[in-house]
Amino acid sequence: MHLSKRFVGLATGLLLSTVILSACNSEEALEVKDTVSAEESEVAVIGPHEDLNQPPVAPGVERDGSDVYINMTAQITDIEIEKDYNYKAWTFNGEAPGPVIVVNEGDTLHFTLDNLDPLIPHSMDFHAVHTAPDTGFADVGPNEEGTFVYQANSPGVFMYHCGTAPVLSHIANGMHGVIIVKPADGYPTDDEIDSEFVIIQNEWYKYNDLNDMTNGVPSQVVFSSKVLPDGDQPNTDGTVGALIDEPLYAKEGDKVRFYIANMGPNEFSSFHVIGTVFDDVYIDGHPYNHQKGMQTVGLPASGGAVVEFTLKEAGQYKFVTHQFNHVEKGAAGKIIVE
Ligand SMILES: [Cu+2]
Repeated sequence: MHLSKRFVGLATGLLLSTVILSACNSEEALEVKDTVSAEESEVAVIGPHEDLNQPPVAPGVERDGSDVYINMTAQITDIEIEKDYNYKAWTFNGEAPGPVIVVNEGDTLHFTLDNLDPLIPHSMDFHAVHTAPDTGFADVGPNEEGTFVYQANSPGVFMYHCGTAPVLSHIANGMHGVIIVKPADGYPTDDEIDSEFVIIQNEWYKYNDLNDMTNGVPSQVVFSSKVLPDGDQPNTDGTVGALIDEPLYAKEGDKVRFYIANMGPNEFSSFHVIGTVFDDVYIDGHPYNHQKGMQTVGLPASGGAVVEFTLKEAGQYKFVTHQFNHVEKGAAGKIIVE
């Protein structure tokens, strides 16, 4: 692999917006301050990627009965993962995490990956399907296109990611996202829900540094929100402060549903909303896995869930991973209840 100049975008002395949560009596407050964090990566930007910043391409999703035709790209796009720090991300469709894909239980997926990367093969591994991975999740070469067909017969909230070796590099560089397979008979609580959002956790390491990804700790741990089809939810990348700067909104008394998922690649998530209790939880988003009255939902790397909670009083509610070292690195968001 050809490497050229050093990746100077990762300068030392970088300002990291760190979110500090402090408990004060029964009230938990959140303030944002700046501190010095990330160190320069030892890894150079890959030569053919140096001058590449491919603009985001909207995914194509078209339905014909129960056949769904999904077109996505693999592409190289700069993501400002914290203030003044651009990461030359490997992405699906120019977003990291990639766009959320929503299909129905029983659909046939006709998936095409258009690999716009001039150098590296990429692929797609949908956790929502059964397929022989060596063919169903096969690599698509640089500047090539590959089409694959799957059945989506298991409802849930699933990860998708690039499965090309080394997988850790491809996921940690940004190639991950969520596919929701809506249950044929819905969830038993569907009628109670006032609004819904997709919330994703992922972590970042030094640019394309497989050693740091393997042996280091994440530089940033972040939340993002993805817009649902025909929805008006925020659509953000996984960047520090994304869902503090662009909060979610709900009304007093609302029952809110989050489709949550943890992309990792390495870390666990302990998902928690401060000031409420999860009335209903569906682990991995399957209606059969119905839990009640949970305070924190554990999400393994690649795990998902549907969590539903009531916002009984107006105010500002933060959501975090209750592994607070990761909150210091950015993993917090906010719902404003009016
Ligand atoms: Cu890839």
